[in-house]
Amino acid sequence: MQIIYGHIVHDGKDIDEALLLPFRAPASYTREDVVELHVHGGSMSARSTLQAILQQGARPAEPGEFTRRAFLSGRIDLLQAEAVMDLIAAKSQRAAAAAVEQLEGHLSKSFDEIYDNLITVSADLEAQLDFDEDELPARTTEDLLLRLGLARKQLAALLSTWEEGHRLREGTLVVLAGRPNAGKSTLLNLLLGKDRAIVTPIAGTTRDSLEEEVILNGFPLRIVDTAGLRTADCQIEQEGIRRSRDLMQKAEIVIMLLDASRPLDPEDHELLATCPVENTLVLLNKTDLGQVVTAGHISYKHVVACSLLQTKGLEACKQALSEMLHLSTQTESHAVISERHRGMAQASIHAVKQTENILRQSGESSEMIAALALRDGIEQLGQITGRSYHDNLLEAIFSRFCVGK
Ligand SMILES: Nc1nc2c(ncn2[C@@H]2O[C@H](COP(=O)(O)OP(=O)(O)OP(=O)(O)O)[C@@H](O)[C@H]2O)c(=O)[nH]1
Ligand SMILES: [Mg+2]
Repeated sequence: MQIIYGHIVHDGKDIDEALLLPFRAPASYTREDVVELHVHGGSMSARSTLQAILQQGARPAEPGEFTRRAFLSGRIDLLQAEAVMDLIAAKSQRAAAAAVEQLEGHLSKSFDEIYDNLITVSADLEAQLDFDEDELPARTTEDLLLRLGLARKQLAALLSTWEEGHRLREGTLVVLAGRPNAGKSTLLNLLLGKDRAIVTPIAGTTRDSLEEEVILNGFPLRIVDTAGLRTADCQIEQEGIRRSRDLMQKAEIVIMLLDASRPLDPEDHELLATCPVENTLVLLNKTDLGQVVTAGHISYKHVVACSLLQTKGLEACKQALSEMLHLSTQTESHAVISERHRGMAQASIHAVKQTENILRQSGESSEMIAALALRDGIEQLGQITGRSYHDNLLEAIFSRFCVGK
């Protein structure tokens, strides 16, 4: 590898001194000849250099064009190309580690193995079409079913990584809700480890919703503090409450804070009735003032008593959240599938299942129909790694990249 030192000169003007790094094909990101220019930081020098190059006939790269070219030249597959974007967008170290695993081709290897196995099943199945029933070895269909079943199970195992992938890539929306003064903003500040939201003893302090990101076990959580729920006269507060309710609908987890130092009143019960049992974590707060309400008073699965003022129960609250969201605590990283892969893996599983059913029925020309169903499953699988693709698929993937990647 060579680094060349020199000056960028355009129209007789010395624009900057620079370093030039030539990458000779195929030893470059895209496998083409590539040069990298390193100029001084600050926008003026870079902009003038870019203008000079564009005037010489170059054009700016489209979003994701470099990675797209790397894919089209066969240097990386689609899963690895997507991992580049995941790595850039990673919100936590765990998310970055999962992206690196994918970039290194671990996920590709798993999908490729299943793909290759299904291709051989397909070839064997199509070979059967040329034989008469009685010429075939008796075990053939049984053997095909065995191999199809195995591929289906391997796909299902990959599919099960989706939830973790979703939580790593998109983050999880957690909404803090409750009556005014329940301690929502206190909790947000504690989770963040800084004084982000205003906390006062005045009921109705928070009016606008406030979103912040917190990392729990390496998973990003989008925590939203909301306006306390009550019947309000003030128009600003009413709008805040409308937003709180809206956010509670969208939340994957609602943390409902109650003041446990006084008995629950009808308004508390009314509020609790709007929270589904499965995704609500009830915090019985202010136990330092004496705990009147206990888990036995409410019919919720996830209940934690705490005194946020004394930061008591905070760990138990995090633990409960982590369990509710199935956030794995295991430390070694592994690649996880995305929403796009999930749809295709599901379609592929469906096609394999159909193939198995048709083979089991062994009716007239069942091999032919089974072979067609399997071909469909293989096609879906091929789109995950990019062994088969169409332009729309590439467009959808690479248009989400930023320029220069
Ligand atoms: N004694 C006691 N006071 C608490 C506890 N948690 C919060 N507080 C106090 O309760 C008051 C209200 O707390 P906030 O965190 O502002 O409550 P909020 O739910 O955000 O209230 P609104 O924004 O008005 O909806 C503040 O004076 C807090 O210091 C607790 O565990 N024990
Ligand atoms: Mg508040």
